[in-house]
Amino acid sequence: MSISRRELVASAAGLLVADAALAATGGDATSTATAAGEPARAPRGYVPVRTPNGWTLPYRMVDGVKEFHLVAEEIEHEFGPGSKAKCWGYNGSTPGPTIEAVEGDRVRFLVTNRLKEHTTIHWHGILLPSGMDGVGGLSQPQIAPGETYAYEFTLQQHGTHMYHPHADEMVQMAVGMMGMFIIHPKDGEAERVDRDYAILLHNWALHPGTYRPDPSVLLDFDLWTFNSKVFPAIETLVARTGERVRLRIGNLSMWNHPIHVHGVQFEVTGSDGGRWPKAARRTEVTEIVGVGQTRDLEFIAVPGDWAFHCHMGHHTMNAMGHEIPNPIGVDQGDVAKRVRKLLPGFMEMGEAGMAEHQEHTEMGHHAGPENTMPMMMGVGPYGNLEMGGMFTVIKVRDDLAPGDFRDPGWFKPPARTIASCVSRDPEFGKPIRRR
Ligand SMILES: [Cu+2]
Repeated sequence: MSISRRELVASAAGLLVADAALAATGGDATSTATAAGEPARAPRGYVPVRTPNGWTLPYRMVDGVKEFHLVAEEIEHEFGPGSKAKCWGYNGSTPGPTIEAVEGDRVRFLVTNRLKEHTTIHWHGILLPSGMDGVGGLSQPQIAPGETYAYEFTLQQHGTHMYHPHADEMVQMAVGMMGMFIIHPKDGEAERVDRDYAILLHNWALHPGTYRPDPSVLLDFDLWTFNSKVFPAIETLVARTGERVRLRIGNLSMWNHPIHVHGVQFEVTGSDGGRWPKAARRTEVTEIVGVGQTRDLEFIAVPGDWAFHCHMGHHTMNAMGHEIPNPIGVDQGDVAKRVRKLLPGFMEMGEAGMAEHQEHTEMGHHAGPENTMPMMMGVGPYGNLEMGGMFTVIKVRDDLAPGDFRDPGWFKPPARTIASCVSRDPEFGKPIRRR
């Protein structure tokens, strides 16, 4: 979680992708970056969205139309260290690249199918002619393997949207086919947004020891992801103190997710329905992003390292066993000794709680099945974070340059602003307790 070379490279690549997208407009760039990397806003311009662990698809201007080319294909995807799978996605990634355009744009999508079965793309929540809606069999013929289809329409709205197949949908979404589709308002933002993040929620049944997500699972998923990554592989989000941050969150998983941000009260400012009028906004600290919905959360950044996660306890864990006996409070000493005679290396766990799981796995006491990450991971400045899945950190600093997305390392709290130990005696003090 400190700055690594990989993160530096990834950060630089993110900026380059944004630049490439702008360069690809052939002089139609409505937003640009200054030499210092500061995003500037021109009339009709926008600050480019950043997709943590992901990227934005460059387009070409062809006769006044923004032309994007999506390729549906099988990919090798890494969810986090020690967990890879054969997934399906677009242009080499899951989620597919983020589509970014402006209200009023004429857009064309070339969709090439390199899968072994047919597919389509549905532009989720986008207002368009019925024949462009991408429902295989209903609005168009299926796109057969090897074929390329063209979709073309004019964007009549703005907001946070998504795209996904509407063909063999249960399978194709379960194995990773999805992406974000951001449309900026044509008149710009009423309030400038300094850092605009796009995050797509998903769940995966990648059973321990296997390499292909299982599409037939209804409830017991193994991995819970932001942009198809689990903590601690999810990029840190960064902002400078006082900046306006927007988290655009879409959900194409099979569960609703109560998304929680520490340190601030955010405003829910938009959804698939576009930017909400001021009177419709709500102040919250947790917002449920339902299946098939998107939500925009905005706040003014305050300094610190702040957790940002789904509030479902199992959704901030990696692959874990289900339906195991509950060991909490059970004296396992004698049983463990006897089991060890049959299973050398067996280690009892969970008598006092499950926090020891991360220590055990880090010491190598639990080897675990192949291609499977531990349930709890991540190390912070004060010890194990004991998290996984839909969790990452928002790091806000006073001295960040605008547009600098590199991980600034851990927060150093000012004196007297950190919780500290005052006694190691369990009988300490005279706490009032209910009898
Ligand atoms: Cu969740």
